[in-house]
Amino acid sequence: MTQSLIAINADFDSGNISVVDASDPQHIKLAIRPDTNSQHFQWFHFKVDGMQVGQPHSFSLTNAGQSSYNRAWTGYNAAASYDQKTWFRVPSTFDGKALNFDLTPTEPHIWFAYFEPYSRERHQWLIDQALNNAGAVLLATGKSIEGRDIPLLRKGDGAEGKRKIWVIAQQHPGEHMAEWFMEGIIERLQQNDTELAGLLEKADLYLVPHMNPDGSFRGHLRTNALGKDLNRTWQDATPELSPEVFFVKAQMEKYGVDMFLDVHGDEEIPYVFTAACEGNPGYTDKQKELEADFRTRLSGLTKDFQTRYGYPRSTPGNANMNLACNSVGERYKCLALTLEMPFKDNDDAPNPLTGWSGERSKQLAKDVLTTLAQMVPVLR
Ligand code: GEM
Ligand code: ZN
Repeated sequence: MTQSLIAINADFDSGNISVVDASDPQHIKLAIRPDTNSQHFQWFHFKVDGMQVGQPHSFSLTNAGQSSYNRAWTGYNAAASYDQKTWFRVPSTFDGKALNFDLTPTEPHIWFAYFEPYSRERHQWLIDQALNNAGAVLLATGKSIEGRDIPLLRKGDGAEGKRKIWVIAQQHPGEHMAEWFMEGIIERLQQNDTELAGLLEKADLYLVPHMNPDGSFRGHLRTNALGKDLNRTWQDATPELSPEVFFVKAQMEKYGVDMFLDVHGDEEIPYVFTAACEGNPGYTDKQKELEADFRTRLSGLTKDFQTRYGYPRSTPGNANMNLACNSVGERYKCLALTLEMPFKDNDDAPNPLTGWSGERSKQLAKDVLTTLAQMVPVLR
């Protein structure tokens, strides 16, 4: 048997895999690494070199069954790309222990990932786009544990009386669809249509395109560099352990909040949906009304949003106040939503080639801006 020339590499931005045994191209055994200082794992991203074009290759993520959301592998197909630009799905199966997928490659190398990655390099490009082409300003820059910038951008002049709409993304670093969503917002800000102009007359957009740069760079699923789940620190964030949230909370106190959207991805549910703060002790009828209005409007705009599937609703007074949506909803008594996009696909409008993708995340963001343009007169 010829010596396998298979080389597996994950030593790059958001890379995550370890090699168990790559000696046989038809039984390439890999394992996902846990987040640093945490037990969480599910995100993977690696490059394969040395494949024989036209020959079958088989990959197995041998520890998938122990991952954070191990029920989510059923119905999931791995994302792949020959050029890091065009991503497609590779039919995958979960046998209760491992996630398995086969490929007969058309090129000698390929990248695989849990979802279409959003790189740190593209993040820098996106910030430049926002500042140089979309008319946003840099209000402040926070710092992650490892010292990476966390820009807070504002589109709008901050004039008295304008509504303050906040959108933050990727508290959970493996949920790369979140920054694709932010790219959709910033892209539409450059298209400057009349509907958007109407929104921007009445509201300023406060945007944090990436909340957890260390986690993403490290190939984490869920936590920052110290193993903290940022979406569990909104009552007790500290500069030492969760400076990312500490920074954003301080900026919210400085500028105020009239609407809040926390953008995430969900491993298991093959739909786009929102969760809200109905379990808050101070939950108001107005918040309830605004949540229903948002969901009705957005589901009327696109098949890529629905209200039938989602997380179980929290019972009154039993919300976990450490979550951003609940904490901000309680503090500012505003419409506060967690928006979830699928790692799999939207089963109401499936695309077998791509599954859910960066492009669909971007389009959803543009539809959310339309919804906000319609709702801005009633946010308060
Ligand atoms: C979720 S938000 C969980 C919201 N749950 C309910 N029932 N409202 C999290 O942080 O666990 C967001 C995510 O991880 O994508
Ligand atoms: Zn999340």
